This record gives sequence, structure tokens and C-alpha cells, in this order.
Amino acid sequence: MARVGRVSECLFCRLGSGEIPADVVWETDRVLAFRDIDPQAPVHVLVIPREHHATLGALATSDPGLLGDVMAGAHAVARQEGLVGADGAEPGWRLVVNTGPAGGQVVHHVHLHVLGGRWMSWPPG
Ligand code: DGP
Repeated sequence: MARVGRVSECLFCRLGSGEIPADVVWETDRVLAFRDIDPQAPVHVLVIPREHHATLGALATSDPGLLGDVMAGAHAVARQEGLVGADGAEPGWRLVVNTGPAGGQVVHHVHLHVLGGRWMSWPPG
């Protein structure tokens, strides 16, 4: 039961269940994609599993099939947002998964950032 209490306090679990409103752009029964509240590019969408997994590693370990669904969701969002050209390569986009404190992860429910609509620089900050 401790898991239920912890999960209910998770912001992205509450977004995933519809308890907190989000600007949803794409969804399935297991995956949700919604616009970031603080966009860092003209297109900035977060893709999450509705089920709680804190990090990419936790998800990859416990349910790699769901990780595949989330990755496929990110690509579906990129296509829908016009970031994937006819040949699959242009104009291009970026997929970011901040992991852990040193990786810049602030929300501890795994999420993929789909970024596009501008030229990206490297290295990231
Ligand atoms: P990260 O640093 O990878 O954990 O990114 C967390 C992202 O979540 C950050 O870009 C801002 C976004 N975010 C935080 N709270 C909310 C919210 O309530 N709604 C939405 N749509 N995005 C949020």
C-alpha cells in the first residue's frame, strides 16, 4: 500500500490519470504525451508511461516493452508535430531523457523530452 501513497503524490502520475490537466497531444492506454509547461523549443512535448517508474533505468529493468512503447510514442509525436520529413531524416528533432540529479532530472517519473522546431546546439548545458 505504501506504493499507492507514493505514486499518488507523483505529479506525472496525476497528469497521467487526468487528475491534473495537461495539454495532451497524443495518447494510448499506456502512454501519454503532453506539452511541457516551460518549453525550451517551439515544440517541447513530454512522453511518459502512465504507470509510475522513477527513472529510465527502472523502466528498462521492469518493463522494457513499455519503454519501447514510450519510445515509439516519442517518434509518433515528432511525426505529428511535423519534425520528421518524408525521408525520415529532415528537419530533425532531439530526444532527451534527464536521469538522476547530475543528469538534471527534476520530476521523478520517467519522461522523454521531444524537442524540435529550432536548430539544436551541442554539447547541451
Ligand atoms: P526534467 O528536468 O527532465 O525532470 O524535466 C521536467 C519537466 O517537466 C520540465 O521541463 C518542466 C515540466 N513540468 C514540470 N511540471 C509540469 C506540469 O505541471 N505540467 C507540465 N505540462 N509540465 C511540467
